[in-house]
Amino acid sequence: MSETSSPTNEAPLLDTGVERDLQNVQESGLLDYRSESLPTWCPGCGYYGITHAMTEAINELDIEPHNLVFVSGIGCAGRYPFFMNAYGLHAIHGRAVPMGAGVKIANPDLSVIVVGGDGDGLGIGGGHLSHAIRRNVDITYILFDNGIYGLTKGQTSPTTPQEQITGTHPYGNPDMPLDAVTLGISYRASFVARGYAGQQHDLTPIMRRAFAHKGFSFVVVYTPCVTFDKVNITYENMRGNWKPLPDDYDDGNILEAMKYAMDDTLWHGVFYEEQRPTFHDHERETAEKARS
Ligand SMILES: Cc1ncc(C[n+]2csc(CCOP(=O)(O)OP(=O)(O)O)c2C)c(N)n1
Ligand code: SF4
Repeated sequence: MSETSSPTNEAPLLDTGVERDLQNVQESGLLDYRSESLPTWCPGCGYYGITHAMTEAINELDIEPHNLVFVSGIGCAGRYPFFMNAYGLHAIHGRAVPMGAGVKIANPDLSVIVVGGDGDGLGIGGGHLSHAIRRNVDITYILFDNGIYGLTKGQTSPTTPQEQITGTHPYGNPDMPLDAVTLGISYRASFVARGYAGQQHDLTPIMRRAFAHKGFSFVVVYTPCVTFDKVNITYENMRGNWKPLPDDYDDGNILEAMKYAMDDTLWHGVFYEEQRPTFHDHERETAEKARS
């Protein structure tokens, strides 16, 4: 090979676009919200997709890390606050929602986002959801619904379908599963949405609306546990059975919300939103009454 035809050091042999992607990410501001701890979730876990959508939404709304608190319960989802650059509270099992409500009540200026798994939120913590919802505390609760206990290695959770074989039910789960979206609507959360970890471009706008909502916003995200669930919420099963709510869908109609939530098709989007006084509005009103 002559000297003139040899490759130079400056020109990359193969342009994979990795450097460009890295530069785009660095310029986007997304990394401002990520801590130095790299996530310890299994490769392929849906939680990476949820994290990306949440981070994009927070970045777009320009919520600064010092005004942001993540509160979690116990489970793989419970590790979330460690991976984010914000205030964080890794609470006890099933108590993420009341702890998040407590943080908001103590300092209403903070944006509070509670995260947790279906076991944490609907099993051991199931009794707390209804009360935070009816008080309309101004926090967002993202339920990472993988239909299984992930951290403890694949036991039946409250959202595991009937007949599914799990670590605790080797002959199949006999119990009817709960559906978090219909629960949220029937408790009348002032914001209820459903998203999917594998559909990030749809998940980010849902998150953005949830974080901007005044009152309790409840987002249920279906997310594959690639390690312990090979039959239910898998990337393969979700493909094709997942549709955005129709363009003319009325998210202020609670009966429509329930109808779509109970449908066999997995609709995603914001099912219901209403504006009503929050916990803090009532607090202020009570204080004024007491003063006068
Ligand atoms: C009081 C109490 N009971 C049980 C456990 C064991 N435990 C830890 S995480 C978990 C369930 C996790 O499942 P889920 O909430 O769905 O979250 P995931 O791990 O799937 O993200 C259980 C039963 C515990 N830590 N504390
Ligand atoms: S066990 Fe399941 S939920 Fe937990 S990190 Fe692994 S894939 Fe995700």
